[in-house]
Amino acid sequence: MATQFTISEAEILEMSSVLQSHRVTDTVAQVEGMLQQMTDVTLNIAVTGESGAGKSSFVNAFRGVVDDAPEAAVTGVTETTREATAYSHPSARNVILWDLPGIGTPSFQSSTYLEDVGLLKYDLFIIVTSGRFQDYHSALAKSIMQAEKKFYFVRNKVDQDLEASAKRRIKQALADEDVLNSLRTDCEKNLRKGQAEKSQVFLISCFYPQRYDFAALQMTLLEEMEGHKRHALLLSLPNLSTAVIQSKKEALASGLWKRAMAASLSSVTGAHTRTHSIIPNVMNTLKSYQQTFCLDVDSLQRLASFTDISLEELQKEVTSTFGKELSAHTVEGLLSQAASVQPMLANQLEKMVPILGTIVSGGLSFVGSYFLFNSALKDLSQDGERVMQKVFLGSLSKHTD
Ligand SMILES: Nc1nc2c(ncn2[C@@H]2O[C@H](COP(=O)(O)OP(=O)(O)O)[C@@H](O)[C@H]2O)c(=O)[nH]1
Ligand SMILES: [Mg+2]
Repeated sequence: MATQFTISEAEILEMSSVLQSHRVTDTVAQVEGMLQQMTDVTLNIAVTGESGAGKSSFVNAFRGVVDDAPEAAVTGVTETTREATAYSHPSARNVILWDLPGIGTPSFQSSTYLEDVGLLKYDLFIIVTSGRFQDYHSALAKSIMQAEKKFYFVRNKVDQDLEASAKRRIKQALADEDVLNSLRTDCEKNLRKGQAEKSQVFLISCFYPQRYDFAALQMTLLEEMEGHKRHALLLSLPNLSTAVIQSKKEALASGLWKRAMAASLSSVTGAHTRTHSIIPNVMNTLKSYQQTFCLDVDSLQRLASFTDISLEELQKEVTSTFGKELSAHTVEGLLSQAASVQPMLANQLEKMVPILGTIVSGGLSFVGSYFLFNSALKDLSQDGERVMQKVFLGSLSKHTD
């Protein structure tokens, strides 16, 4: 841990303007309420398309689970139901992928498809297609648009297209890029023809989420979303790019003072009166950070199953103390190290943010946990980056070429 750090003026201003009360109980309730609002929100992503296009595979790939995992959506079967099935993201339960019944020429004739699946409850639609563009793709896109919902057009199984094209390369070799471009142009042209042009086309393979447009799709979803839903989506994303890791770090950093305040002040309001311990709170926050950066054992295990890299090898890339299994003892040690760093800063802060001065230890442990969370974000994002590099450099998927 570094020995010097500061809390930015902007944050101090935010704290003092938000926290008007001088009563610790009120402040704790207020801060916990703000944190709760973020976790209360649910993001509902509908995955639709024709039967066999890869909807269930997409639901799994998006959640980073392999098709034969117990929590996976069943793939390779023709669905018979007209009901949507919900699949929560394994480490961000409030992000829900809905595996919708397949559209197809006969069933989509039914003008009630969107009503049947409960159009209004979804925040956005992913239309998954494979093979040739069909009129009902643009018809569906148009209906979604008319209902003033967003949709994203996904052309799946591009690995197959590339493979087929490679086999066809007899006289004139086509570069992969050219094959992909012509697929993209074809989809865009057809969507325009069907007057559903307000859409970008994403070429993906559910077998290789690290390749093609999977990361771009996730970044686009993120860019077009706001507020708490954006936050929920961001925290659920796999680390497919440095940009995602950095965005996670920034998003968590901006809520850091609330976490530190909730941890340090709730220890003096009753929740943990017997021990006056902030350790359980601090530990919970650190564990949630591990999950966000996909470094907890479950996330690493899922990643290992998706790649040819073993759990042990992935764990070797996690070098920081924050990234490892956390015991109360470790957290206690880290906290006391952190608390001793800057009593000066605690004094300053107490003057500027009155609530911290109300309880001296509140001020001190606030600085301690703030410092600790700040260091954790830095270290965990670096660990996340190392794990991502390892995956990119190693074999990219179990479905090897
Ligand atoms: N080559 C290839 N096959 C895929 C891909 N995505 C799905 N599949 C396969 O296509 C079949 C249908 O997929 P599934 O997800 O069950 O489609 P759904 O009916 O739309 O839910 C399964 O055998 C999948 O393994 C992909 O990106 N590439
Ligand atoms: Mg299915």
